[in-house]
Amino acid sequence: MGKVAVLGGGSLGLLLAGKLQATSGSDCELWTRTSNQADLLNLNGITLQDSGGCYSDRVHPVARSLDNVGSFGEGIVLLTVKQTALTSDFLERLAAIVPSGGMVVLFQNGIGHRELLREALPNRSLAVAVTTEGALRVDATTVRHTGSGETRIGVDDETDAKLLFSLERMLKQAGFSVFLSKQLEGAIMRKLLINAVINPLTAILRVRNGELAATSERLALMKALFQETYGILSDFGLDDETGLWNAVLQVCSATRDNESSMLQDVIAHKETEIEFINGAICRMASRQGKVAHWNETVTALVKAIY
Ligand code: KPL
Repeated sequence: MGKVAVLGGGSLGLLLAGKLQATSGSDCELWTRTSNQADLLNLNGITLQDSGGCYSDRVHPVARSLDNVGSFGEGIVLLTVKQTALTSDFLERLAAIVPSGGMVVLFQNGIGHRELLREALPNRSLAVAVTTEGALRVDATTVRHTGSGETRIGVDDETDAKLLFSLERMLKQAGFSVFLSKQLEGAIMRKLLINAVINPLTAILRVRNGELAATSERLALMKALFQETYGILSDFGLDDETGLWNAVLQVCSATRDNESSMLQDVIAHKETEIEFINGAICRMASRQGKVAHWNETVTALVKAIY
């Protein structure tokens, strides 16, 4: 099996590193952005909680701060940091760690990150993961698995097949539902639509994903934002409007106890990914000569909260 490292000690990073470590022994490393979090993780390990907040496991992957990671050799890096973290310094550091032939799997919400990574890390195999797993970071070393979802990993002809199959095997062994797909564009647009509806509304209304669809007033807001966004994204390979609306509701229900990543950011007074989700949709609309009032409004509101 190949070596695997998770970069990012947020909710998804802790969940992936914790579950991978629980099933693949000592092969998984967790790279964090701060040395403080790496120290805490080396001391305490990762505590995994089930959806009810009960203890389910404690594991001890090797944790390092990004500054202390040497060359990684040929392996797989699961990049789980937010798009807001992809600064030029960060990308330079990543390029120094992942050698040519290595593989980076991008787990970011929204769009725009693939292009950035492709430019900053030429000659590496890139794959894009679209996941609806629900995770809540309880503290720097504890994560709650708030809802099981599915993870689609999209590849192109240049993706290293050996590394990819080894990753698929590891993730499946760790209990995740994983699908490999060549129809990546559709999966990215589908996830963009889901995040464009759930993330800003949960952040503005300060409700968990399950509470969003719980009243007719909130459902009406969701529907309006959904319809406008669908109208813009339908030119990018999305079909079956009814199926997609049901998918949004299904994610709300499967991750009902989850605080969306945008709500978590707003609560933590961190910069959100709004520009890469609804902001990006506004820019797509303007290129199509369309107006995106709902997307503009939620973008402005979320920025105003921050
Ligand atoms: O991707 C998510 C997020 O919070 O960013 C969902 C799927 C909405 C789960 O919370």
